[in-house]
Amino acid sequence: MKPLNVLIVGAGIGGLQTALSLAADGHTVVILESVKQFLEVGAGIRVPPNSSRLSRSWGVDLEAVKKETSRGNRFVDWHGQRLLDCAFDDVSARYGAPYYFIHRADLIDALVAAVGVHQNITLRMDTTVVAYDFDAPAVSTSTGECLAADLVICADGIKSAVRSAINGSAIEPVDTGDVAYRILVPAAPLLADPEMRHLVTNAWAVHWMGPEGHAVGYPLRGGQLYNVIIDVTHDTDLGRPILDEWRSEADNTHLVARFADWCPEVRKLCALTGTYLKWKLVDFSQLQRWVHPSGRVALLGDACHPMMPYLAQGAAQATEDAATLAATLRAYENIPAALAAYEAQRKPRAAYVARNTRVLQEWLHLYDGPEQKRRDELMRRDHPDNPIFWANSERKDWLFGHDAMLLQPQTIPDLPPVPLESVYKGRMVF
Ligand SMILES: Cc1cc2nc3c(=O)[nH]c(=O)nc-3n(C[C@H](O)[C@H](O)[C@H](O)COP(=O)(O)OP(=O)(O)OC[C@H]3O[C@@H](n4cnc5c(N)ncnc54)[C@H](O)[C@@H]3O)c2cc1C
Ligand SMILES: *[C@@H]1O[C@H](CO)[C@@H](O)[C@H](O)[C@H]1NC(C)=O
Ligand SMILES: *[C@@H]1O[C@H](CO)[C@@H](O)[C@H](O)[C@H]1NC(C)=O
Ligand SMILES: CC(=O)N[C@H]1CO[C@H](CO)[C@@H](O)[C@@H]1O
Repeated sequence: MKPLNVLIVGAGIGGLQTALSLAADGHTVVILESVKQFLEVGAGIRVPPNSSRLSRSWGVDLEAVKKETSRGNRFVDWHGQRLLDCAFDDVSARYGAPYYFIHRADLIDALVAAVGVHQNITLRMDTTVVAYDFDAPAVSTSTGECLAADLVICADGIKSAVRSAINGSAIEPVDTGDVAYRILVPAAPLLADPEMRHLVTNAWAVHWMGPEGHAVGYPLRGGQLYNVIIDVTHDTDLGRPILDEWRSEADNTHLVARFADWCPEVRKLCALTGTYLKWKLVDFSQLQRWVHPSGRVALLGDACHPMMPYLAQGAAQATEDAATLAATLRAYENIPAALAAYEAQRKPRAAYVARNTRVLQEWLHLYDGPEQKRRDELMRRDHPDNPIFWANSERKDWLFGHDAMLLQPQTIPDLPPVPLESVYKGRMVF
């Protein structure tokens, strides 16, 4: 297609990557972002192999960013018993790039730097979109300005204001039953403790699994920080309940109490916790459509496929959206046809990844008992029945070996089995 003028609403990881992918193809992009400046939201992000390759091809310099290369996903039970290592030794050779642990603020900085040097991308901060004309297409901002384009991409996140209008009926995000604590602890006290040191020096993403909760930890910023995500059910969360979507807090006493009977590693990480962010995890079932019937306005990223963080895929799926969108605009002669192909290509894949985060949620939060024993047994084999997503090499290839630029029919694997008993009574949605 000829070069287009594109408006992108939202400069999160999804919006920024989309600007880069489209500008790399010669389109001219304006990004509208409501916040005045990017907040230094302290947390890690896991960047899988194809994501880092795509970003690099769009001019994002990840070389300069302080990061770790993941050795893989390690699974340990709450008593401290190691159950499984899904090693990523083969990732670089097999999928063409390493799997990184990056500080979210560092990733945003790298994306903004790449956007800043591109002559055909304009990033406008402090600019809130308040209304859409889907047919023009055009948007109006809170200051009364009206901006028109050939194409509008809405990458406005989990709270997307435009999604309901695009889907055709109102969408309320659904509570998943869990809250997430996003914690950064300094690495120095871990390095000084012989029992904890390996967590920083061996860059595994360690998953500790136990009753109604799990914790994930990995090192960040060249071993200066250790990132911890703790996910627990509302029912067993001893902290203050969360009303809106997130909150910052400094008191760790309830975390220490919640994990008092877990293995020493988890107890020590809770004790080292200073200020943290607490998130309510919400999602919703698959949207009817991602593209407005006008064929000129489309959703992208968390706005259309929010998911639990349990597969570390939210941002990666937004990156794939950006790549596929660029590819369809290249392959088709008109915008509605390109957007229809984008939706057809992306919706089933993102929905499958999202459903898998719910499956993993069930397996990660079991009480000790027959289903936990069955899980530990199933975890040993490279087989589709393995509850751990990456432990089955077919699924791992499907996830990491995907070329989002290639427009061809894809097969969607079967879902792994789910436990016969759920800690989310009556809430199993697959
Ligand atoms: C605890 C946790 C851990 C996670 N870990 C990982 C991980 O390891 N790996 C991974 O891949 N993903 C992870 N994710 C998911 C990932 O953070 C998200 O999927 C990703 O950041 C979504 O990007 P986005 O650009 O779609 O949305 P957002 O980042 O939400 O960006 C939306 C942007 O739009 C702007 N905006 C909204 N409305 C308007 C408007 N009207 N006008 C102008 N601007 C507007 C907002 O200010 C915001 O900047 C995690 C998520 C959580 C909660
Ligand atoms: C920017 O856009 C103009 C007009 O479409 C185009 O001629 C030029 O090659 C683009 N620049 C880059 C770096 O893509
Ligand atoms: C999207 O809209 C359709 C009807 O237009 C509705 O059935 C569906 O539930 C909506 N999706 C969500 C996630 O609410
Ligand atoms: C864009 C990109 O880098 N895609 C690659 C993803 O991984 C597969 C498997 O290694 C490659 O074939 C793609 O080229």
